[in-house]
Amino acid sequence: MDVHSYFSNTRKKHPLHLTLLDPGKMNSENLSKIAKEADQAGTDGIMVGGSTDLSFENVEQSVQAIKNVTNLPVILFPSDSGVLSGKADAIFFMTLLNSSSLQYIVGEQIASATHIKKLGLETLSMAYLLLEPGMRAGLVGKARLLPRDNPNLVISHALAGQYLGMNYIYLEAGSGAESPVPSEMVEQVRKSIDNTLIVGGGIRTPESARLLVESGADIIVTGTFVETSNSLVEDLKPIIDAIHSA
Ligand code: 1GP
Repeated sequence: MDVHSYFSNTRKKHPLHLTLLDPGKMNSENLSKIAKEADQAGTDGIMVGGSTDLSFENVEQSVQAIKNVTNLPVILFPSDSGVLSGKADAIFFMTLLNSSSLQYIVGEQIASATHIKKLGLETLSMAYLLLEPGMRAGLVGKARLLPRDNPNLVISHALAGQYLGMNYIYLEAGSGAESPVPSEMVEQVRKSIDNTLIVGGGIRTPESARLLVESGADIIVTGTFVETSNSLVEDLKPIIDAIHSA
């Protein structure tokens, strides 16, 4: 599967929703159950990753279990170079541009590049930008968190990502953030860049998802919401419908 073409072609029809599943938080059986229900609710793809407690084994098992229940593309969203699986369709090959550590800007990427080539994974180049509050990802990635009220600084980072050749720019508030990236910020970044804009962190309602796509997000990611819902299809479908119809 050519995931980049799939994203581009789907985006011509509507903005996309991606479901983030974290093998560090749940076993593969539970993750595959969520993946199946998210598929039924209309999600456009499954991201697999997290900030802590990932291992080669739990990522590989989880990707396989998810592939067993859905034909949706599965994209790795890695915390570091040690947690890759050739069973996935693609990997977000990402640089945390506002990290204070070379390790997360380019070190993990160099450490994983040869392995990715051997696995034959499609790479989706991404500039990953962590905004306040950043949550666990901000700590792990040693981020100099971007202030929520400084669009010019965020635009500089996003444009740098574009000029470095990244196809995707991810504005991340952090998993479990109390509130998402402000829609005004998304709007300003959208006006400044041409590539695919992903927004995630703290999105839990159809209203906030709709506002973010209306402000210019091409792809919305939800993670915590899908982990905590008891009747996922019913709860997630309104969010996905809001994204698809915006
Ligand atoms: C985290 O943006 C994603 O990388 C998802 O965040 O868990 O808050 O939905 P949530």
